[in-house]
Amino acid sequence: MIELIQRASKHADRQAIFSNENSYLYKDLLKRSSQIASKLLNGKLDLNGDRIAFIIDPSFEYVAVQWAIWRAGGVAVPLCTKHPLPSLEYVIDDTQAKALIYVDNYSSLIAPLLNKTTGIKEESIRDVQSDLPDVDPLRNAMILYTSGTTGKPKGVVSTHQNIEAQIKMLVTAWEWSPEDRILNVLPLHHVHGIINVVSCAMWSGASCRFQPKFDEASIFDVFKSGKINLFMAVPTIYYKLINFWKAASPEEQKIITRALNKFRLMVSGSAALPISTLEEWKNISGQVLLERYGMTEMGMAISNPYDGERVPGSIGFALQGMQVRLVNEEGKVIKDGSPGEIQVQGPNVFKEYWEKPEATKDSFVEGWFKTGDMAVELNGRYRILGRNSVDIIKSGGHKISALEIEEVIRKSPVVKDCGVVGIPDEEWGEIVVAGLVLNQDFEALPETFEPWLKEQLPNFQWPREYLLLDDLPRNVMGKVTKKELQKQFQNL
Ligand code: MCA
Ligand code: AMP
Repeated sequence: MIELIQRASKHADRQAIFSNENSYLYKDLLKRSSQIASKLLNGKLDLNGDRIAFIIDPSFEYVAVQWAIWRAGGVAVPLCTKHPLPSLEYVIDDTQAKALIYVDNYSSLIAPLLNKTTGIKEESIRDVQSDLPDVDPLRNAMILYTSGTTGKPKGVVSTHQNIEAQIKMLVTAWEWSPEDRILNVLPLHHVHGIINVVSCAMWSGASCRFQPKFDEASIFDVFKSGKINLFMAVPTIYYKLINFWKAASPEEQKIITRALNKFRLMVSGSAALPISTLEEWKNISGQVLLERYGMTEMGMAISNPYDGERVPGSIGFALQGMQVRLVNEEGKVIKDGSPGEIQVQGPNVFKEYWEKPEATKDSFVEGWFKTGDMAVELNGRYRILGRNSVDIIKSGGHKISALEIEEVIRKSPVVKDCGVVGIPDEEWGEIVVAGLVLNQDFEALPETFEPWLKEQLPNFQWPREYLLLDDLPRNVMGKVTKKELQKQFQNL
């Protein structure tokens, strides 16, 4: 049986989740996930790895559906609730999802997909019960989509064993206990929210409170209520919270600060934490943010210590159970403190990219997963230097492929060529910008271009600035020089 779910019966009468003003016990989660699993099985003994997509805001219903898919022997494919139809359709097609579970507020968005997959409305699932299969931990559990430097997003396949290893590592390292109470404000189609927040809480018999929409005032209200002792977020969220605190009255600031002082732990990750954010948050909350480093393909790999010095600008040490090495461009393992690519090995590392054996093979060398992130190491402590590809942008904690956006923009009849890059931004880490070469018929960007593009991409991928160019900057070989394009934007 899946250990995460087995453990829940030990905590049956404890509060597991608080969402939409309701409190749910672990036994409620077990019961509802069993009903949904029975509905999915519909008389079969086992889903045998069928992919089941779902689009549900972070909530009790989300976790019940995720557990149901696992309990029925399926593979959970959580969809991004902010994705427009073309991106959702891509995931449904790529996974050949057998079913799509949705809640009422997504009915019209997903309606066009129901000729490709069977739609199941979560609210319509009644009390059905059947025997559930015994699921081997080596079986596939989840597919999360991630952008890379080539082609369309790839589905990262993790087994139950991978997920358990990811959870156990963090529960141990950050000393989770059943007394913990965490607030989730993150989307649940990424590892950060799914594993670090929700699954670690559920594994520990702790309680998770959901806030479906990011909103600073309500987050501070929850903090002030004293109901939470743990918080995890991306640097952009801390940046937004700091600005909200600064705008509050001195009296309100004191109340918030008193509440934050009582937290057990606050974690930052998914993108580099600016030292200014770390320091400002420390002044406001008395908390030194614990920065850690991870990736969809492996969960977390490197973390500052729970007990011990959290050094600003450093991501800390390899987590227990992880092997980490740095490798230079010649493929030599580095031991002298010079920069190299982070490569990792461990039970938490994903199994494969969904139906992409070549891409899977290319992402490993001698059994080590190549992260594409550059770092330096001193006495076991790592510091990230950035990505080794300019085509990967991190904005608001979202990993974005410049190439994917270019591919969409090039479909516009207005555009002859384009180059997309990320440029540094205090709030978002980076923002997406695009250099455009227009087709001869157009002297300026028609007003219809942006509204059209916004229908194709989720808002975190929208270019925030444009430059109209006669040609993209190129080197002597004619190849677009993205670094030069970045400079052109930064010199504006
Ligand atoms: C939204 N806006 C942006 C961006 N996103 N502007 C510039 N750049 C962006 N990236 C604008 C919108 O257009 C809108 O503008 C306004 O901001 C609010 O948009 P909204 O969608 O409501 O944003 P939000 O809900 O406030 O979201 C901000 C957020 C969100 C909470 C920071 O981006 C977020 O949840 N990020 C976390 C993603 C995450 O979990 N990543 C983990 C993956 P206007 O107001 O003008 O309309 S990495 C991972 O999992 C690995 C394993 C790891 O290491 O953790
Ligand atoms: P994702 O594929 O969305 O899971 O994002 C993983 C990427 O986020 C990593 O490859 C890093 O580039 C970046 N990342 C995660 N944590 C950190 C961190 N603490 N500092 C810098 N970059 C980070």
